[in-house]
Amino acid sequence: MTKLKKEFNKICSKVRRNIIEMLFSAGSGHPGSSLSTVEILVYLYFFQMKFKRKKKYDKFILSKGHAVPALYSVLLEKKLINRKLINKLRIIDSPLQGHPDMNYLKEIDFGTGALGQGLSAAIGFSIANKINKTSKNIYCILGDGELQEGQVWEAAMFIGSKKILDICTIIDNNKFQNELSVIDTLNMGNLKSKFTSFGFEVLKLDGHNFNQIKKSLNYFLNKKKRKKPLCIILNTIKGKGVKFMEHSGVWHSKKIENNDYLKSLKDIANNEKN
Ligand SMILES: Cc1ncc(C[n+]2csc(CCOP(=O)(O)OP(=O)(O)O)c2C)c(N)n1
Repeated sequence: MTKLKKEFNKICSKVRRNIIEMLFSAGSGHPGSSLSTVEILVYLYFFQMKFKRKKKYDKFILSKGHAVPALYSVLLEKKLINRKLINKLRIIDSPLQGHPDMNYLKEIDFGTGALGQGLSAAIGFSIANKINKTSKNIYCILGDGELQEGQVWEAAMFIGSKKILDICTIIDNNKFQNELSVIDTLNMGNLKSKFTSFGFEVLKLDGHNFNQIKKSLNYFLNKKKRKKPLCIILNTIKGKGVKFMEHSGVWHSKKIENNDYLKSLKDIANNEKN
């Protein structure tokens, strides 16, 4: 294993631990949805996005805003927010609101929570790049269930038609939404062919695999080679990293009780050893 990958795995475990701590302390929130986004968030914040000193230059939108404990947990590990905040999730007027809120936390680029809006905001950042003559990369993570929102496809139509290359559209394809699977709720069919038909180049990969994430995000940066906007579909596991939460909708937003908390931490520690 390369040194970089080792470091990556270590950060992912710490982030998963933070997520469980935060959600246990809050007594509510979305464990399964947060755990499936860990690898992509860690890669983006630790290996991909440009920072100038402690200030992020690139833009990031977590369109599936209910997974924000994962983002806060990454910000904690990146030392961009204070560790003392770990017990302040979902408390009235806390910087760590239950959904990302730029009015409460300056590290948030765009407030989300109402699903379907993030990709449209990404277009706004891309237009700002043109007006301000900047070259910020814009990363937007959407849920697969979220794709049922009509606004997503208006944004996709615009990005495809205008051939916008500075937005990286990332789908956390964990196959669940709420407590049910996406297929049983409203089958989205073939996502790759849908985005392709909207004018995107689509990459499908294992959303928990360091090398595959690295390769696809490096490719995103190679704008001279690319002719089309990029959509990365991450094949992920809802609840990834905590065995009893994996591949299930049950833990979409279930309260973590004391025994679940202890079991989760044990599981994360075991995964770290292997
Ligand atoms: C406009 C809107 N409708 C409904 C909700 C309630 N809601 C929160 S999470 C969720 C399911 C999201 O599923 P998915 O995008 O697949 O994300 P996952 O939790 O599986 O990662 C829904 C419907 C919402 N936040 N916004």
